[in-house]
Amino acid sequence: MKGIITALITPFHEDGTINETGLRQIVRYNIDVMNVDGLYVGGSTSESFLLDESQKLQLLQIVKEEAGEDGKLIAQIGSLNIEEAIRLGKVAKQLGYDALSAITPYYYKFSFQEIKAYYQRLTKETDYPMIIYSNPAFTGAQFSVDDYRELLELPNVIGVKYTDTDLAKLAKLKQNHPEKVFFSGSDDMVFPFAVSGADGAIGSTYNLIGREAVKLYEVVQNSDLETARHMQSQMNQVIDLMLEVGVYQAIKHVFKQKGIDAGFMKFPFRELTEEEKKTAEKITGFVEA
Ligand code: HMN
Repeated sequence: MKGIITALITPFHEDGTINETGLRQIVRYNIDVMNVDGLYVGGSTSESFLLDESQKLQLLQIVKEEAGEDGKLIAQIGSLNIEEAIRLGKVAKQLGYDALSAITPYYYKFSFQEIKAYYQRLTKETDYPMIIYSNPAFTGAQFSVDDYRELLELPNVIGVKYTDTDLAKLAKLKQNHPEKVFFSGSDDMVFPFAVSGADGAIGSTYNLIGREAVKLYEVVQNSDLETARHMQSQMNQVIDLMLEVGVYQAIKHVFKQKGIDAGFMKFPFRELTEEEKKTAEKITGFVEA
């Protein structure tokens, strides 16, 4: 489990139901055109924390059906409700996903011991490879190197999706646990992460700039660091435009311009204004180049 993994966006109909036709198109685009190594399904980018359980299941089913054996599939099943997370994990395993991933339980300020107990139960009951999803800026859960060690030592835990910017900590983690996988979750930092020991990157912007990220990763493997640094700064110009209007909204708008039915956002996310659409359209030239 390595390389560039797209955090998949979910197209919705205006009434908030999943747009299956659009979703299938986006899965194929990522596999066939972006040529990414896999898909991360049900994360923040999929707007999954706004979905009910039946929609989360529908998402997992449609994506697996469309992707088949093309690329690695990771199912993000984390939920504040542990029973729901276990049910989703069992379904993903049965569907043939390659690994599970779960966001650290959030909102309540859980202690590390409580978070560890959550993963202990989840990994025991799902009994399938698990990638811890750490996103301290969104969840408030910050882990020390020792905390990570305790989590990485749990049976079935194979790695971390590290949506953080502390490169020194990442480098230490990889050094201490060379057999585990670490994915960068900050798309504007793929280059520094790759040289610091990350095994790959999982991110939303790869829906549109996956090809560039795959290439950048190859260039780093070939030790052409000057080219890689240049590629990262090119990518970051696009990422900045996405951040200006909203990453998920920008991706959906550019997809629509390409004739892909990327649908609507899930309420309460709003749609782009006409002005913001113009900003997003500056991305189109780059991704068609
Ligand atoms: C997911 O959970 O769907 C993502 O993989 C999250 C991913 O790390 C993205 N972060 C967030 O959405 C908070 C990044 O790809 C992010 O969109 C990108 O670095 C631009 O800031």
